[in-house]
Amino acid sequence: MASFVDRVRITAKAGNGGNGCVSFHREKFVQNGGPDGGDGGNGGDVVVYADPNMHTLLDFRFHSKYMAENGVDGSANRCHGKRGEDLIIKVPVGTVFLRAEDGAVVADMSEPGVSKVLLRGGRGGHGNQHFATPTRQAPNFAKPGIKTEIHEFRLELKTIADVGLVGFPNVGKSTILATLTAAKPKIANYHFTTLTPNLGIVKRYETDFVLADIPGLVEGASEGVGLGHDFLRHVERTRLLLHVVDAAGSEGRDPLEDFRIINEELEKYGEPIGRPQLVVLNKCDLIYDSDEIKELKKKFEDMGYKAFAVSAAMRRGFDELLDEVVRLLPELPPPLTFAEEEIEEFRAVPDDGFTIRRENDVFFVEGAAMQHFIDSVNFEDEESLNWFHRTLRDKGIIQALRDKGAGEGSTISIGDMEFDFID
Ligand SMILES: Nc1nc2c(ncn2[C@@H]2O[C@H](COP(=O)(O)OP(=O)(O)OP(=O)(O)O)[C@@H](O)[C@H]2O)c(=O)[nH]1
Ligand SMILES: [Mg+2]
Repeated sequence: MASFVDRVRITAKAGNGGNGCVSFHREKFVQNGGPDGGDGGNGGDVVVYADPNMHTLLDFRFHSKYMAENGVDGSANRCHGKRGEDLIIKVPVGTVFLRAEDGAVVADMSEPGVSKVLLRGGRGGHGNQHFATPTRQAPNFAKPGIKTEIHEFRLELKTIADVGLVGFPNVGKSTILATLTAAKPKIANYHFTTLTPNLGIVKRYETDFVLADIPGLVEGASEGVGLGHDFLRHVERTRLLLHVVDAAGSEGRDPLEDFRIINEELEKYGEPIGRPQLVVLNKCDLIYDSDEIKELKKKFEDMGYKAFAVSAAMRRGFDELLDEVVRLLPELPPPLTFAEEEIEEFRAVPDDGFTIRRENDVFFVEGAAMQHFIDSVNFEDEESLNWFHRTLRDKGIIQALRDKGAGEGSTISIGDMEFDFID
């Protein structure tokens, strides 16, 4: 079953921000040129795209590491570094990205042609030209670019369709898809011919709808028998089920019993209550006694289901079924989509403390959460400034700076801000 791939793991990393540059303007006969170090470019984003032409996650088996380009460092002459190229990951429509650590959904690619930023590139650092002040005309420092981290994701393909064909293997689901749409699924007289869902578009008068042929389910599917979970996942995001049974019982099976078993599995898997099902009695061409068909139909109707006698092989009996589908669809809710975790929250950096690096008389307080910390302060606002000072003290940053030798007049740099140290 090597060809069946709808669950993979990948790692992805956005580009690092390029570093800002320290440089001073040089020209013949001009003494002490001003700072002219350019900014680093931003790192490229990792973008995901729902590609209507893709149908499996197979490619990810062979390629599982995705990295966007880093931003280029700034250079002299106010030359800004080039922004890193975005990296685009193409996936089939219906692919869900889950964060590997906790399974939170970070992107549900449920709409064809839509792209989303999965990981934002690191910001480029400012060059030293930004740090000139009336009292500091020759800043000999610049900002490093923000370095990004590698993230691990799980990708799951959960097919999205208006209508799903479910049933035991070999009952004729793929044949029905082939009869009703232009799709050309593999059809054969053995079980598990279909291993990955096939989609087709059914046109009926003014209505178009997407029909999915879902691999055959068996007893125990909800516990994983016969790739049960992998297949049941594709039932989740359909709006209406066509439950196909072999009415002729051609493999010695009982259509009523099969119907009961599949519904039990759907329910155990967590079938949303109230999703309508129409029963498709297939292979009626093999039944010679038409009373037998009527009787079977009645049995399903007594259980509260509408049943339609068809023959996919002879392309017969589908008008009534399609009319009922087209009548029901407008009343049904859209397919299930998943709430996506706040992308900002997802990108928020963990507070892993800080380190202090000294360069001449400038003290850099560095740590993954420092820029975030600085961004939270409104420097025009006294309240906010008080909070900032308190937090510096509570985090132990002030004491650590003193220990490193910072004193009156030293310059302290945190994130993209800097301050004079006042003891
Ligand atoms: N006589 C008859 N045979 C049919 C009919 N529909 C399908 N078949 C045959 O039944 C066999 C199985 O058909 P498929 O469409 O591959 O069945 P499936 O439900 O997709 O099977 P899986 O993909 O294994 O789950 C094939 O040999 C078909 O030709 C029908 O209406 N009448
Ligand atoms: Mg099939």
